Amino acid sequence: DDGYRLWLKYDPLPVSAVQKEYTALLTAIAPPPSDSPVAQTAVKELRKGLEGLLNKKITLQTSVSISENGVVFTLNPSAKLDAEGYHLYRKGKQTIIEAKTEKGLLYGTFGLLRHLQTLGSLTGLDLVSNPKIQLRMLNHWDNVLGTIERGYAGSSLWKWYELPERMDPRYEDYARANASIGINAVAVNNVNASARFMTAEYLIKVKALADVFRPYGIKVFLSVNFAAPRILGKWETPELKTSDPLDPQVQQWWKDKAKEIYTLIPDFGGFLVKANSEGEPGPQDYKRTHADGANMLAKAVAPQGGVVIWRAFVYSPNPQGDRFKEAYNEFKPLDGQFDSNVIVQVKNGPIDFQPREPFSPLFGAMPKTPLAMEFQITQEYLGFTTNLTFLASMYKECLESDTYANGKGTTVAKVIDGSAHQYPLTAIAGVANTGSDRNWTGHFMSQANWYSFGRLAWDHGLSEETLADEWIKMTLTRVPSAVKTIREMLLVSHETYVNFTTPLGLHHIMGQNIHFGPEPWLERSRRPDWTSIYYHRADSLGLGFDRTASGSNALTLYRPEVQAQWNNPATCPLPYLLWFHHVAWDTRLSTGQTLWNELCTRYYEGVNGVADLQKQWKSVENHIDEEIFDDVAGRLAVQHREALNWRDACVLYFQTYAKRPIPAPYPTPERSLDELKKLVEIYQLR
Ligand code: BDP
Repeated sequence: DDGYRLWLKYDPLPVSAVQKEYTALLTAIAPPPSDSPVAQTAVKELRKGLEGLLNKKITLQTSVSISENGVVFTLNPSAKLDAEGYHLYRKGKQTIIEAKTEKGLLYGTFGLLRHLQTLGSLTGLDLVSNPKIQLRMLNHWDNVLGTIERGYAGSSLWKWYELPERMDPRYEDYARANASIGINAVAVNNVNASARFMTAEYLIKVKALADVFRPYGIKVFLSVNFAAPRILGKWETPELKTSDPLDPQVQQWWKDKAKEIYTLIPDFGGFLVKANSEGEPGPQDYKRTHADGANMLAKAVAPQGGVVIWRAFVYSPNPQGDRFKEAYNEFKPLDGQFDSNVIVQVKNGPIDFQPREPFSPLFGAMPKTPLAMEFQITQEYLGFTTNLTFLASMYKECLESDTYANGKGTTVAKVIDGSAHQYPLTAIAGVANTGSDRNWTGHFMSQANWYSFGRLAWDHGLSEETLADEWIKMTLTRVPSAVKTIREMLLVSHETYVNFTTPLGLHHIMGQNIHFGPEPWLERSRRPDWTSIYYHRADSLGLGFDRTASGSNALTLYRPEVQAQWNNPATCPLPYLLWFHHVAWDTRLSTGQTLWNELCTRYYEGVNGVADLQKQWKSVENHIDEEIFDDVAGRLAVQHREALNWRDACVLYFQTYAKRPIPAPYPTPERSLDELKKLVEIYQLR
């Protein structure tokens, strides 16, 4: 098995009571109540799934009577469901997929197939499911020439040179996979966007993709380069020399561009924008605000129902104070100033997709502006494609954090699903981990992160245990003991990764160029806040970034209840300790150990954790496809080597400040700090 089929394998179920039940009860499919492309997709997928799982032909009948064991699609506009929700139930001998819309039927189809793939019984089936968030997006950071920013699974899925004449069959397989987990929107290009995507040359390529995605209920978005009018204006007459959002000619340029796009793609989703961030152009180039820029674009797409997703990932080109506070300071004052079709997209944490971050304080601070969540699925800071890191745990930790914005219980999830502040628009985005590798995600186990992101985008109430179980059963094995072992591996993997890289709230101590491996000694970079010492602040006294009143005071960006949890180093949860406090090396932590000893313990136990993952994986060998087994086993071995590098580099480096011995029973690293520096710096060469 080369992993290409993801969680949509549909291999024949082994003979069992439940399989016999399915075979008896699912004999035919009634025609869909509509001939829309999405409804046709639902039928096609259901048939394909059932024929595979049950290993028999399923007839598509012109009708299925109440006395027949068939699947019936029912469109019911007055059902108590959300627009894309579904209800699966049994009526007489029939199995009903009921929804208000064709999209609901498609999601219901995949819901039923998932139920069968995970061996749920049909007897008494009564399953209602509604998406909690409207726009469930993947953001692809794909470039015009086919590379992917921070992509580790090959090159772009989009073969721009071949489009639109040659259509890779993979585009449809990609759309199926997304639809099966509820993803309904994709931004196809990098947020560091080339203006070329706005040209007629590229728009027809994007249209070709949109045509393939549409029958799967997926809308296309484009990332835009804010300076596109100026960049492309060079070839226009009269030449356009500005991208100032308050310039009428610029406004007209975007309106015309939007019309051109909607003529090609009538259901185009809208624009995704990274502006005035990390060197990208934006409204501040013209002394305008983020709201000025976003609203100008919003007006261009409003007539066709488009939205603008404006990213809050900004920090000033002239670093001032604590980077932690910058997005908040830029955006909080703009709350309420955005047009009604603007969504502000906020990364889960205040800095930048670190292995663990506290939730961004913006989630507790923007009641009048719809906020979207941005998670990273691609493992830029989480081990690329050589580390098993199941991210559902990390996503859940953030979504379940309490902002206290409307008092206790105002979780981040309730902010982004709109229930806290009644946002009219809701969205969640994941930076995709897909690429041209045959198994889509490089590390086979990283498929679970794509899967979990989509499922959580649909229903953030799902537990990480459920997500792990579903994915394992659909993808790897249904043997209960093996499912249990692999579930345990997935659930512990994120903490293991944090332990051997950035335990106790350390952050941003990775290699500077490719963000791979440790570089805690990094002292100089183009900006102070791109170094490691800026964040860990190690000195002879202790370790960690003081963000309390005696330090940067960033903690005050949170509600008082959150501050109360985090502002006392004696009670601050250990996972966040060094995010907020500079702690003395000999301070005794709640574990009973000193900071130094606890730090070392975590680094060593992190590496031991990888060895445990290797053993656990070995123990399920008999239940796993050979090709997949070998691939994962190989990557776990690489992960072990990399974990040792992280551990040794970090403990030896921090030891130069702590000046304390590595605690028993842990052995002193065999390599010197200089050897590790050399090794790790060679990793960083381009
Ligand atoms: C950083 C990535 C960079 C992205 C940036 C972003 O290193 O490649 O462009 O995030 O999200 O983490 O815009």
